[in-house]
Amino acid sequence: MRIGMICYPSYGGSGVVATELGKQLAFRGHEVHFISYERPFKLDLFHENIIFHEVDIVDYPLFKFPPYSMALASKIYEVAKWAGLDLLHVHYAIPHAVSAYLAKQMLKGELELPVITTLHGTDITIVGLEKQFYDITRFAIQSSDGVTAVSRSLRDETLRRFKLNRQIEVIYNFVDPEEYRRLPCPQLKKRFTDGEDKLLIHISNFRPVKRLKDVVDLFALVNSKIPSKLLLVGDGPDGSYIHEYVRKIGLLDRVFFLGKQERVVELLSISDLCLLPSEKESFGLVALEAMACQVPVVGTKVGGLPEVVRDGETGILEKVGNVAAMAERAVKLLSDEESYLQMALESRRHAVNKFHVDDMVTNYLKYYEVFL
Ligand code: GMT
Repeated sequence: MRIGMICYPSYGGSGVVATELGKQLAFRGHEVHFISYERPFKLDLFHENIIFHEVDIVDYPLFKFPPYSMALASKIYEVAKWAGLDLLHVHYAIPHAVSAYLAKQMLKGELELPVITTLHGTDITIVGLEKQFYDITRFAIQSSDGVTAVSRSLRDETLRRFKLNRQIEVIYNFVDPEEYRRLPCPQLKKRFTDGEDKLLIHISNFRPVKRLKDVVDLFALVNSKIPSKLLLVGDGPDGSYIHEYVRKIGLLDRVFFLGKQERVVELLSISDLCLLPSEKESFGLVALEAMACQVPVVGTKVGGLPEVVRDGETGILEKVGNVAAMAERAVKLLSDEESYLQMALESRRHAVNKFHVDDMVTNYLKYYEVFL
């Protein structure tokens, strides 16, 4: 199959999922054409079946905002023709599904190009609900030949919020258990702790939806009972505010700001708990990656997170903002070696059994077949 893969290239769950899916499809012999404004950061290999096409954005003094959606549509049109694409898979509805729709119309009479849109989360739960995007996002979802969502919760929310009456297939995000597994990293661990402290980790884009203050408050409560350190991985709009907050509460010597990292396996491998107390989370890819590395998750009962993390079995889930309850249960877990070990092993088992990359790639391929 010749597949066009549209995604955001930067750090973030939707781009990671799209890139990993594209790589796996290429390994299975399909030709994958990535189209984006930059090479996706996870596209870190040479493979003869993978071709990256960069969208050129022409600037002109008249443009306050260069029209990326049009440039992307033109690029899709161009690539679809010269590569003879069989199918287009767009990740994140805004604006990708709209550009895909335009390209499909441009190709009419020349090439039949089925469009599959995968909804990832904030394209539905935050950005898509903005007044100026709502109708066009709804239209683009309705016009896609196939639509998938990364959790049941996201599927249901999409149908409800956008008042849609169409099929949306749930295909969960996935993890490669060979890549994401607990590695022995004693030297790395020593850089953060003398061995006595527990290590808690949070990885995100530091957007308000991740509730960084809750991450720090949760950590502070755990640390007041069990000496711990916090690894903060990532950066984003709340980065400087949270640094200031950590300074204000006097925990700068126990919190490590590690910035954006391309590889997190080693950092997860030295961690005891992964904190994800988000306001919204349509899936929570980082929770899955943590679980695959035997790290139980402490998070919120929101969106798709309960479909990924089994409360009491592979982690702890509480209501948004109930930091005290999360901390109390986290302390209890960390104090009971046997229960902790059981949860850590169950986390890995659950991640591998339910979210294996091979199974999900097969599910996507089966779904593609419906439209060919
Ligand atoms: O890719 C991002 O920028 C991050 C963000 C997003 O809005 O796309 O992540 C979403 O997609 C991920 C991959 O499917 C999910 O694991 C995240 O849960 C989801 N984020 C939210 O729902 C807040």
